[in-house]
Amino acid sequence: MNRLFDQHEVRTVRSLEGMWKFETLDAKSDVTEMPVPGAWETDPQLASYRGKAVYTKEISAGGNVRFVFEGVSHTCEVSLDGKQLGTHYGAYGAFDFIVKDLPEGKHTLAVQVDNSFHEHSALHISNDYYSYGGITRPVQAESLGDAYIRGMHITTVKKDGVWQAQVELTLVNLTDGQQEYEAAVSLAGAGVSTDVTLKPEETTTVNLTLSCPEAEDYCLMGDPDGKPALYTVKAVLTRDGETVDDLIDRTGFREVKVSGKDILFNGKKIRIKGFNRHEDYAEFGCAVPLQAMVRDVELMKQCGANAVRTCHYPNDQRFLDLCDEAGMLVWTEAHARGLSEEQMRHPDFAWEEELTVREMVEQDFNHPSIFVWGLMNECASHTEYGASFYKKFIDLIHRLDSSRPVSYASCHFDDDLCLGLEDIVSYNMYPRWYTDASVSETLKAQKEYINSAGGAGKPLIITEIGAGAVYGYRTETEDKWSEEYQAKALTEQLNTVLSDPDATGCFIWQFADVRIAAGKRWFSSRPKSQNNKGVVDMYRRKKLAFAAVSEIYHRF
Ligand code: ADA
Repeated sequence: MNRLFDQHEVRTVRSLEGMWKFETLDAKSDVTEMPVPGAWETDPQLASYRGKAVYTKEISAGGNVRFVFEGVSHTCEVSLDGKQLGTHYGAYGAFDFIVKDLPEGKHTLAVQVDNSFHEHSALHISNDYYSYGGITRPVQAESLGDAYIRGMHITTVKKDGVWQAQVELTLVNLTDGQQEYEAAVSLAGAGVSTDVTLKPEETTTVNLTLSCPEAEDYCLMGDPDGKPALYTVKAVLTRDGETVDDLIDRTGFREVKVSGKDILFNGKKIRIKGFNRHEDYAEFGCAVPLQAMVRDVELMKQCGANAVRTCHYPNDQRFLDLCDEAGMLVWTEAHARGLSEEQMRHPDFAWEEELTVREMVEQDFNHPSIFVWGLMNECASHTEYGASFYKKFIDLIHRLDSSRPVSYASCHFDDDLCLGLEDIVSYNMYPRWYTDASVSETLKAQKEYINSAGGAGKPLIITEIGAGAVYGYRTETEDKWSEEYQAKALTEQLNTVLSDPDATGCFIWQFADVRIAAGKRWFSSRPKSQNNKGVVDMYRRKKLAFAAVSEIYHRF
């Protein structure tokens, strides 16, 4: 993966970033080359292209090669020298293909990408954000030996005042013979190892526990008692004294617990002063370069925020690395936004949603800043059919990671069936924008309903609150869509939510304006075909609300 640190000292990893050959299949264009990573919409000829395109790249490789794609938006078929390696659905999940015993020499890697809302696409539909096209996140070719470390999950637990790290390694034997190895993990001055037999062509899981008396707590941004201390975790696989593979990650020592209506991070009650952030920039679409991610984190910090929600899908690993370094709380989320029961009855919904949930947990597991797993924003949690999927996927996440709470953002204000299933109750609400009711009346009514519907005694997060403003539209009459109105609405919204003792805080909808899908559903409520509720616009120019939010977030 492309991270802010090296993940391998032993395994050879080659980045396949750069210019790839390119051809559109569903419309003519003169575009013959495309940068990877990148969204093809950044090319003026393809600014609104929705369809298929083929990317090809000649590479030199041989032996056992693992091709790692961190995100292709959103449906793809990958082939090598004309032979299909496999397919993948979903823009925000990392996936890989392994080719064994590839003859040394030149080979052609081809990726056919489709961003159309095709009949098998249940999650990528015309929506209130844009489904861009292309190989939008980094790609690598890794050279593997006979066996490799496929994954590593680290869970930190404090026992009798001393930190322990429980490490689960996933090891894969690529040969057809049984192999004997030693697997070792080191972290925070501690180390542990074990002998392991890897059966032919099988995946084996190994669990190791390290006691780490030297480890310091991972502290959140602004905590006077410490820093967001990050530690390097190194796993190595050794055979006959020779190190054959490695995997390096980072972790921080922390526990997240729900205690009554509080969320405790290393024993301290958190208050969320957050932003929802889509991966979207005027110049880059969803393929946000590192320097722009850094700018977003800096702007959020400047505004006094301590939390970000990766609405409505898992984000680029480098953004999560930046959050880890900043000690900024993260709500990560499995992809799905606003699906009705009818849309959840799509024949491909169940497997596509399960895939995005599994990929989220797999790729995001070790980030210490992630305090909650989110899923299925504003889907049909108010019908029996929809609720069966909330149950299924909440249970699945609990099984995959028992160390973090699970929640979903609801908009079913008086008929939600799933509040009893989640660990934290979360609501999206827009008083003073979609309704004229005051924020305090809205919150009061919502709390009463939650208490009667299975959510009593649980923490409450307002996962969305906000108002729209078109950048530069200023008026003394505080009309809706003006910067003045947005600043005023957010002032009432934030002051009310943050002073409510029953709420753990809120995520403003949203950090920056985003492009939305064209189509008649949105045109009348989305000026400029954008969701304009950002406190900065798509170029990160600050609206009046930025200063208003900053004053409040710094005060609370
Ligand atoms: C919803 C949804 C967001 C966005 C927002 C809005 O709550 O979760 O994706 O569409 O409303 O702007 O109305």
